[in-house]
Amino acid sequence: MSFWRKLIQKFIPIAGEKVDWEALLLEADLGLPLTLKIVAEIEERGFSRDLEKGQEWLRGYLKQLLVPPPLLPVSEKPEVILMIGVNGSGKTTTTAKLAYAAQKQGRKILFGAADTFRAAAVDQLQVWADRLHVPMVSGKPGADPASVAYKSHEEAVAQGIDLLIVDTAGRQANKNNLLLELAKVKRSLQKRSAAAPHQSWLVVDATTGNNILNQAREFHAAVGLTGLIMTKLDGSAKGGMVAAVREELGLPTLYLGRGEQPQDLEPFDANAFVDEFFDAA
Ligand SMILES: Nc1nc2c(ncn2[C@@H]2O[C@H](COP(=O)(O)OP(=O)(O)O)[C@@H](O)[C@H]2O)c(=O)[nH]1
Ligand SMILES: [Mg+2]
Repeated sequence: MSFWRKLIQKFIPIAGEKVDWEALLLEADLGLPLTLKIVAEIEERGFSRDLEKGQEWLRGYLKQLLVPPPLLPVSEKPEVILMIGVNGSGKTTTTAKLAYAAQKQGRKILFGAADTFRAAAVDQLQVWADRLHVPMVSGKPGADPASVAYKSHEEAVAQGIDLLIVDTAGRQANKNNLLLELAKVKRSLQKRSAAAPHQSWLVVDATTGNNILNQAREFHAAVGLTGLIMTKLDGSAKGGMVAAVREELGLPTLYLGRGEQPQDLEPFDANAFVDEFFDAA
């Protein structure tokens, strides 16, 4: 049963009574600002007591809101993607998934292992690099992530790489340090090419619910993001946060992760996502 259907059963209104849209939408992880906006729209349209009509209007609204802009091809080589997100959100796994998809398009990829905070992080990416036969540039544990990123770009140019994916840490001594570190990584890539990184993608774990909006606000303010990737949608997670983030920050969701294997990544399709949100069996 779709998450939404379960929710409706919980909030099922007695015929003719007002639907508690606010509680319903908050439970669906739409976040407070977007929830209040939708509730106002539903009232204005006279759907306060009509779950069916309100739901159909909301379906159309979300579909329109969530359409991602096209990913334009980058003319310079390498295209650089910077992977950002809290620990455990799925950055490293998604790095591998993106590489797998790009390989299928015949592109040459290089990994920059800029999560130097934990030795195990470099090892984890190395395992993917070996499995996918992707070259990787890394530093010693504790090395400056910005210099690893810089070197990885140098190496990418030397090897004629099409796509450089720079994986970063999600944890630091404190959050402020992490944000400063990420900003520095970005600046070091910009020293190599004014247009790099072409993408700064925030990877979020769908199961962390409402916290995603806070993460997006903070990382976007500190680093400047260009999009979102939501992972772990293979479980029972709701995913409503993609709408909250799009509405407030204008950040599109570009991919969904649905498993731990390289092929478990799909480009975000607003229609399919919203229909699944409401109807999935
Ligand atoms: N079920 C599921 N697990 C995932 C997904 N993406 C990542 N994971 C798992 O989540 C854990 C943390 O992922 P990792 O890539 O190491 O996160 P990072 O700390 O952000 O680099 C690992 O056990 C991954 O296998 C996903 O889409 N679905
Ligand atoms: Mg990692």
